[in-house]
Amino acid sequence: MANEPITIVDNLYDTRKSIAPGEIGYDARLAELLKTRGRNIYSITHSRDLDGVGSAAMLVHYFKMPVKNSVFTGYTAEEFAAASSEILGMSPKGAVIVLADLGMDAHLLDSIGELFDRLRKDGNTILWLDHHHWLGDLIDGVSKRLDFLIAGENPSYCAAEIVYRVLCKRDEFGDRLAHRVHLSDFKPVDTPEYMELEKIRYAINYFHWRSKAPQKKLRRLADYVSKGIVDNGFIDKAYRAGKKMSEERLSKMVNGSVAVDAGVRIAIGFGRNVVTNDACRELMAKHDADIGLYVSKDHYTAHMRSSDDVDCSLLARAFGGNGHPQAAGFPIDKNAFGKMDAKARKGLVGLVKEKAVWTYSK
Ligand SMILES: [Mn+2]
Repeated sequence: MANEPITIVDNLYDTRKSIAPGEIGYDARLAELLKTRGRNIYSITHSRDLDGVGSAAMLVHYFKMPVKNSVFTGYTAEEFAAASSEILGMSPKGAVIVLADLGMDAHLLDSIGELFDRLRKDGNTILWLDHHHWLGDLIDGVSKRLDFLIAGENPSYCAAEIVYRVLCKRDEFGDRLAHRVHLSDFKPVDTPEYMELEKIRYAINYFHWRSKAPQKKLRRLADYVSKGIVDNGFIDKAYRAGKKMSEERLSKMVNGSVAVDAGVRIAIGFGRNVVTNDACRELMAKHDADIGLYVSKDHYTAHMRSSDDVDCSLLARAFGGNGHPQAAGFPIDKNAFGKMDAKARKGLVGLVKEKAVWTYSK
């Protein structure tokens, strides 16, 4: 996985190449394209973390993208459908539309294809700059329907860094913002610099806990981040409310958690409105586990963190999900697990064990 090449499909120039992750660099032609469209730029980025917000903030800062043109989404079909109708509702024409910090999930292929077809019919140019693992056939499936794609697991750069490196002229502001988002996006370490971002990370989570579509709040955050602000009254208020909510729910979730042994030891907890990093850390600590797996009952998603020697993205992929070696996740079938009652939870734990045995037993 560490040596996976990055794929760049450039339909503007009809080229396709593979490069090493660290070789991603400035593309003057693409930067010029954005400049010539004036402020006619839109973004669709990941709604769950600072990387998606930071990617939008880069476009606001360097290209004066109106912050109202940013759309944030997650990976569920409902979220993506909402994001699609939101951007179509803005009726972009002759614009550049940048997708960032979104991987390609197989179950979204058709709806993404349809969205792209409609956008391109109106003369929009679509750039997708990502840093997640993409399966080869998904690259083929989507790359014909957009203009420029960067795809593949990138251990060197997060999405906001890729947006920055490819499209923006580097300077002190961007280097600092890129570095901050990098810290927040990769395997968390409790350095002072990382902790400085604790508030904004909580704020992003809190906005999701309060609303299924926290677009307005995320836009406001992206606006602040585009000015280099990661802490102010607005962020602090959301952080405090989120922290309180999270701590109560966290202990409840950990108390009801279980562990399974399947070649690796996996601690599993079900809850809602808990910060993923905290949830997985507590689960791993309580059960002395290699993987902490937190199931968000309100979003029907599973989130994992793992120790350095276990690649939890393999298990995510066994469930049709995606991620990085130490941080990954997958969607949970709402129809199959209903209200996540005791019986459904037991069923899901059994399924995790089954797929983990299959994944990790050599
Ligand atoms: Mn990211």
